[in-house]
Amino acid sequence: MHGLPLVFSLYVLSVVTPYVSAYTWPSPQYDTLEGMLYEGRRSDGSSLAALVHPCRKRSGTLASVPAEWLRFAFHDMATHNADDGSGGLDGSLAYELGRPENFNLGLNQTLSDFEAYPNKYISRADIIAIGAVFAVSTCGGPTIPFRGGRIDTWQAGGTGTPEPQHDLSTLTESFRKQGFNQAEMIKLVACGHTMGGVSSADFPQLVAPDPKSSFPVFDDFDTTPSFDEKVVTEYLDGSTQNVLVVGANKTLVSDLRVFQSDNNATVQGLTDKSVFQSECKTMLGRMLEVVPKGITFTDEITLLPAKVTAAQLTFEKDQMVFKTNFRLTQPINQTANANRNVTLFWCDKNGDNKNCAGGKTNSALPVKKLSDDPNVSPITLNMGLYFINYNYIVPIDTAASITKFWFQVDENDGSKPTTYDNGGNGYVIDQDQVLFVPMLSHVDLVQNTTSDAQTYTNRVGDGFTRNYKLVVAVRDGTNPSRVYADATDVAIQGFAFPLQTQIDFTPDSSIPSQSGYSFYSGKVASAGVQLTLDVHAEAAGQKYTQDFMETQELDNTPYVKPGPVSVTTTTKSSAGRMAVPNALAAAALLVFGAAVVRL
Ligand code: HEM
Ligand SMILES: *[C@@H]1O[C@H](CO)[C@@H](O)[C@H](O)[C@H]1NC(C)=O
Ligand SMILES: *[C@@H]1O[C@H](CO)[C@@H](O)[C@H](O)[C@H]1NC(C)=O
Ligand SMILES: *[C@@H]1O[C@H](CO)[C@@H](O)[C@H](O)[C@H]1NC(C)=O
Ligand SMILES: *[C@@H]1O[C@H](CO)[C@@H](O)[C@H](O)[C@H]1NC(C)=O
Ligand SMILES: *[C@@H]1O[C@H](CO)[C@@H](O)[C@H](O)[C@H]1NC(C)=O
Ligand SMILES: CC(=O)N[C@H]1CO[C@H](CO)[C@@H](O)[C@@H]1O
Repeated sequence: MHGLPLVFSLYVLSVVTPYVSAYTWPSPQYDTLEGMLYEGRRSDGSSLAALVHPCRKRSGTLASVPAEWLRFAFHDMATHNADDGSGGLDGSLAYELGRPENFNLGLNQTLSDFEAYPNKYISRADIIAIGAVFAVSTCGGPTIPFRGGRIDTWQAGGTGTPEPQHDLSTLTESFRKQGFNQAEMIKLVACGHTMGGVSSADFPQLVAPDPKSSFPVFDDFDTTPSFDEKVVTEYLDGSTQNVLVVGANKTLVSDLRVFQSDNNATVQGLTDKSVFQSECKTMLGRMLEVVPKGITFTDEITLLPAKVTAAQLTFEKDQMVFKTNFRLTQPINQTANANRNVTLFWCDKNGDNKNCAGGKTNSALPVKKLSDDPNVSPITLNMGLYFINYNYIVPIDTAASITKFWFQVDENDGSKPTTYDNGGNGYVIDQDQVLFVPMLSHVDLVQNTTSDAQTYTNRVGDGFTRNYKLVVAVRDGTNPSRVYADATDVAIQGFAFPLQTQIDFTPDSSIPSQSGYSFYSGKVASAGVQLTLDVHAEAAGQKYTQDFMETQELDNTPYVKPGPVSVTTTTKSSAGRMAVPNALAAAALLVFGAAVVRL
């Protein structure tokens, strides 16, 4: 496959360099983390990145959102104790905001920014880390490599976060416990104190409030809002206005105490723009990986140049449908070829043409094509890329059903089409015994009047209780002994304890059975905004599962009619193997498919 350099340069491979090690679909945790990092949003479109990007001030105020988010990650991490492995980036800060060391409105606002985004596959601590990665990137800083897998705690942890009145030995000891030596402490403080500043609301003894304004005054650490070396160069050339250096109360000038603790040697090494960026990339990357002992990180989450971002077999308006979305990557300022054909192919699961063995392949074109704004995530923007989504809804005959699918991209410009088939196996639909049916499910919102009355700008969490009535379809003949779902909702206002419960589903005679399926329903209530379900049917020692079904769009998704289906007949020799319209292309594409996934 390395004999095909032309193919490599023709496609996204020349643009996107990361080595996607052994990725196969589905990898739900990887897929979910990748989506949050590179699309900046939940799958229903609710955008985390838009709260901070582009290098935003909190609306109507002088407060820097990225500065608040970076500081939040530091304060969550700072209670790590290297001596016993406790603490670190684990979300415990949510329960420590009343402490003097964390007294700051920005931290409270940040908690509120984050609460709608964690779910079964993205911990709150991973959201805090992604928030810091966005914050640095959107203000011109480096792209900090991100790995997921942090595990949340749901209670307060130890103390020990540095405060400006601490003497040098207290500060040095605090950083030692976090896992950093003196030089690393200096670098971390410089990398942290290049955005934002000190607020009159929290330190009136350092920053005088403006009596004419209802918002706090901020004395910024340096003269630019961006992530740059100015904090260091202005300190060294004596022009700095950083009150943690030049403040009148010498007890509180912790930046001066830290920066000159080695006679300025470390800060003198940070004055070069590119050195500052690369040192901060390393140090902040390490900071985000300070976690309680026993945590295994995922691989580094790199961008998937071609990704199946959704795939669901379900019922809509008395019809079984398969819905999927295929996401391709495009360099910014380069429009995708308008003649490009992106075709979905799939094989039957049952009958004469099982697994395309009868030589017949089903195919369909997208019902919708959607180009994303490059601003969806500062990370993707900084890579010079944006996404194009090809959206498919196809009718499925329940007798034939569907076993696997794949995509072919034909530029219609004389070049050979490219097949994306998950490394040769296709994208497999592993069961059709139990299927979540969003179109028959509902949610009622009930205002929670006891919800705390604090209002923040950027608020996403909302103080409603959601009462769900959920419906699943069970294939006749399954004869389940139990139909149930594991329900999870981590996205709860105030980072309250997550909902983790089981819902039992019972046959629902109000929904007529059809096409070989019967319907079951169940109920659950959640105070969160991101309920997900792992739907199960247990039958004769077998357990069928549809993992991570999302509910945010219940009652909200307009019905879209399935698109037309074509059936192509393949020659016997290639059938079942690749099942593309002709055998020659099939042989070539098999090689392409493997090459594309391995990069
Ligand atoms: C010696 C250690 C540190 C001390 C004593 C310290 C102290 C402070 C103080 C007093 C403020 C002003 C807060 C307010 O007005 O409420 C502040 C702000 C900030 N700190 Fe630190 N800090 C330290 C290290 C760090 C580190 C390591 C980072 C991140 C890597 C960091 C990130 C920030 C950021 C981004 C802000 C600005 C927040 C905003 O504008 O809302 N700090 N820090
Ligand atoms: C932040 O939230 C904590 C816990 O609810 C509260 O004690 C504290 O007063 C709040 N801080 C600010 C500045 O609003
Ligand atoms: C470190 O640099 C600052 C700013 O130039 C200066 O005021 C201070 O005296 C220096 N300290 C040492 C120990 O060199
Ligand atoms: C300086 O700040 C410290 C800590 O907040 C405080 O205890 C002290 O009284 C202040 N000193 C002066 C002279 O204001
Ligand atoms: C895209 O084009 C705009 C306007 O011509 C330009 O400002 C921007 O830098 C370009 N971006 C890239 C990634 O080439
Ligand atoms: C309503 O909100 C309060 C405070 O946030 C919370 O403790 C309580 O559990 C909520 N009640 C319901 C029914 O969600
Ligand atoms: C953009 C696009 O989808 N173009 C063509 C793809 O292929 C079919 C035929 O299979 C054409 O009808 C489309 O116009």
